[in-house]
Amino acid sequence: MRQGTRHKAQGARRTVGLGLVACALSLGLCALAAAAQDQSPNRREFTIVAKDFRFTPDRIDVMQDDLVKLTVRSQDIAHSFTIDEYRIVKRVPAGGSTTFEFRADRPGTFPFYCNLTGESGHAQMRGQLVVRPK
Ligand SMILES: [Cu+2]
Repeated sequence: MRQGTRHKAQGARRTVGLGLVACALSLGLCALAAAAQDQSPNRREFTIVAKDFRFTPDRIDVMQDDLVKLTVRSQDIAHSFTIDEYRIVKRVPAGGSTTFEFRADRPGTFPFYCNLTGESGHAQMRGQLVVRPK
């Protein structure tokens, strides 16, 4: 009877101990994340030209967490620049450009495309954003 009680008590203590370790670990991770945010991000700048239903270049390579400044310029009709996974949808006026910034916080390969439908050629406008993990 007494032994059973002691076992139970030890079990409870072990659980508390594990909880403390988990807390310490997550605090450590928080501290790391805070330290990472203090560092100024890598800034990258690109210009993509939209013309003849093509994006040039059609591939952009960045590192995870880079701050990416992108200018998309049309040399003919209106287009758009869309990356679903980053919730980016930008309209590019005919003969004009649009500039925007985003943080490439998700690693992976993400298609970008023009989502306009007026002419069938827009559907051919495709490229890739490649975000290499840190
Ligand atoms: Cu287009």
